[in-house]
Amino acid sequence: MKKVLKRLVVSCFAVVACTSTLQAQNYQPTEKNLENRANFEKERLGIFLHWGFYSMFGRGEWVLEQQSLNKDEYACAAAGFYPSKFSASEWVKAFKDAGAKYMCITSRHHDGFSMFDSKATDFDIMDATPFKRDIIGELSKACDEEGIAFHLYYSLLDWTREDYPVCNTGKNTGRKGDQQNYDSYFNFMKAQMKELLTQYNTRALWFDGFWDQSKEFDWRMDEFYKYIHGIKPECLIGNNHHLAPIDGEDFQMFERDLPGENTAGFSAGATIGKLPLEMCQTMPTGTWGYSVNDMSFRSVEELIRLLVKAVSKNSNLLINIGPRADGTLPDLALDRLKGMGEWMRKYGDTIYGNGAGSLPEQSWGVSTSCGNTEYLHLFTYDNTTLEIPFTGKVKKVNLFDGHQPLKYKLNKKAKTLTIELGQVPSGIDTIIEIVRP
Ligand code: FHN
Repeated sequence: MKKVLKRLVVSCFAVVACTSTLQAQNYQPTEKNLENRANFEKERLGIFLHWGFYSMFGRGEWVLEQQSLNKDEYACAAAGFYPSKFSASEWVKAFKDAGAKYMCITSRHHDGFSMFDSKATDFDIMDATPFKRDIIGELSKACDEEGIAFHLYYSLLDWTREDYPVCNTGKNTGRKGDQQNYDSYFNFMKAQMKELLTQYNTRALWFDGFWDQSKEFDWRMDEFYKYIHGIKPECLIGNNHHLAPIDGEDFQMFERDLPGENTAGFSAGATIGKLPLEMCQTMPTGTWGYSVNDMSFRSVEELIRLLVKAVSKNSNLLINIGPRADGTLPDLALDRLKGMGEWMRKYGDTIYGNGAGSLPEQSWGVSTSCGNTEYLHLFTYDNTTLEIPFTGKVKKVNLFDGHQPLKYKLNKKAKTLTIELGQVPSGIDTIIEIVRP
């Protein structure tokens, strides 16, 4: 009997101890952090940039790994990186004109090269290149000037540092492998976090590479996130680990797929949580970093429809461009940015501050909504009458273009709304506005 009691007390104690640890770990975002999340969620469109000296190879950001290059020989190329045409203000103006409200750039990708002024390493833009201009600093300043929020991508995995514990990738880059030491690497990352949070106006940190380690590996993310929020509590943390959100994170991202989809194979374990959502996709269809032979850029039509679909799933779209080594954006990217901007200037009201409409995806398109207004986005529809499931009252139904009133019939019994479109929809997106009282 005594033994049973003892076991019971021990197990109760274990449950209490475990619960209190969980409670202790339970992250409470600050007011300012929640405000940043709310703004981020309203902005809906961001521009992603994958840029490093790998752009000189013109084979994407994975060239070191995919071509099994020697890390030391590869590093020598940094001495030739001089993006003479780079203008932070020109880039940021182009993003703003495209309708983007924030941007996110790789401060350090998997090759371990820091595009910012880092005292924690010499493998950075200031010490390893003749350019010696703090690219991240210039972009942060330009974003402040243009009123664009600034996010930084940071790779947790590293293909060149000897102290990074090698696991799934980066096995053929010439590392000796005898100095792997996660404590040392973790401290290096912490030192860089301090720099990124104090030197620049960083609203969010976008982590990547978590998936490089086995499930058993302890990244010590809890400690890492606490360290970051300790320095800047309002900084939003997102991690592209392809899983459900981890305690301490402020937004959830989905790679190459809309939330709830998994066509690219990254989102099998990514259950949708309660945090703000963001989908990232490339503008050219292949790599994220600049590629000389990838001219298959998505059309303006495809990009707009993707954005609208993202909003219809309560998600932002972070659309990626790989800048060239000379500091310019590819012509096709500029063309797409211009096209997106033209559309956003006309139809931004159906995107910014909008979320999912009342309908799931339909054969003709999707719906978004903001306050008491619902927007039906018709992508492909070859009829002049549209019937949708609908409950509640209607104040008016308009064609968004020109806010021209449309005839409609509400069937309360059948819970449907029939709209006379007047003509067969054409173009990228015909938008119908339904205003409720
Ligand atoms: O390996 C990276 C890749 O280069 C790119 O940065 C993308 C962006 O989502 N993330 C990784 C792949 O999951």
